Amino acid sequence: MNLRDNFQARIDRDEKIEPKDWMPDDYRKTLIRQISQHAHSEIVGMLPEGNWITRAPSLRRKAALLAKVQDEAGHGLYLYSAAETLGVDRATMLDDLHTGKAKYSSIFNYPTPTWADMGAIGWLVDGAAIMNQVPLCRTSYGPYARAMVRVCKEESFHQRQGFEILLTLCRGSEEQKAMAQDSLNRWWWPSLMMFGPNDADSKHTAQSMAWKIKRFTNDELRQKFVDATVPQAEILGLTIPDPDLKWNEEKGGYDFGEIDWTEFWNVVKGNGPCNRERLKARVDAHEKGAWVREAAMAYAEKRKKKQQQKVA
Ligand code: FAQ
Repeated sequence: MNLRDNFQARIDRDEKIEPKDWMPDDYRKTLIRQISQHAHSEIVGMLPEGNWITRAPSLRRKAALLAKVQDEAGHGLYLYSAAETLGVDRATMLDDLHTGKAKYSSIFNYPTPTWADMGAIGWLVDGAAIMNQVPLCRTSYGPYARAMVRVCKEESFHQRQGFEILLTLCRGSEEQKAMAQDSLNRWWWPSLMMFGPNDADSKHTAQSMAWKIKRFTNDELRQKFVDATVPQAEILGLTIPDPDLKWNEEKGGYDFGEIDWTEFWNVVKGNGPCNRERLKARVDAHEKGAWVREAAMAYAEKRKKKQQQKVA
């Protein structure tokens, strides 16, 4: 059996692939692309919510939001580390993000004008992220699968805190409920877009499924998300902004309207409402943090020299 067939046979037996194992170049490339874009999404994903930390309506809300945003930074770091095991260094990945070469999730290019958006992000965006990432705990590449286990536990907490923010608003004044509805109106369709293009237009899905990098297709996950989320909207007493949304008894799931794919590709290509602002914020933070990286490197060098002197 040649190397490629042997590799596929290992995948078919559900064995995990580890960093030092032989793997086809295109498997490695696909993983670097997906994991690094996932890492970038976590890091850029801190920005829309970070925007509300100083304006959270109570100390309890502020503590929870601060912890959530810190969790997202942690997820980005596990994911960069997982990508590094494939032979790409972090500086290259960051450079690709900062120069616009690498993508990050379209969802983080939308603005957060109201407090209800903190609820909608937790409920819908983390909800969609969980739907996509729980199956990734069984992805074929070991370090990515293991990183996902912890990420998913934390995302579940995020989803609940978002839902609870919206539940509180929905049980509050008319204005608060209207704020929650407006937020759902703005976040619903972008959340469905998080799952990527329809299967027929997804260039990577077939190969990624064969390698068990992806365990479900984009459309399968989107359908699961809609089916899980509609009953939650009913509990909140909110209306999902889709006139075509309808239970389909035969398929045992909801039918829903067509996504605006022109909007999706516009955002992916860098022309969404906040793309430029998000990228600028990341580049500025990276440049302002240069002295921290230099100081950490100098400290590490000094310690290394001291240890070498001790050994000598
Ligand atoms: N946005 O052939 P496919 C989070 C690109 S984490 C931008 O279907 P694939 C946590 C795709 O890259 C959210 N680009 O690609 C959080 C490809 O372009 P390329 C991120 C998108 O990889 C919560 C092209 O379109 N999650 O939210 C998008 O098989 C709250 C063709 O697409 C992950 O990254 C999009 N929505 O499937 C943080 C999960 N969709 O690379 C803060 C892991 C597609 O050839 C607050 N990733 N594209 O230039 C995945 O599961 C997959 O990569 C998909 C895309 C499903 C995203």
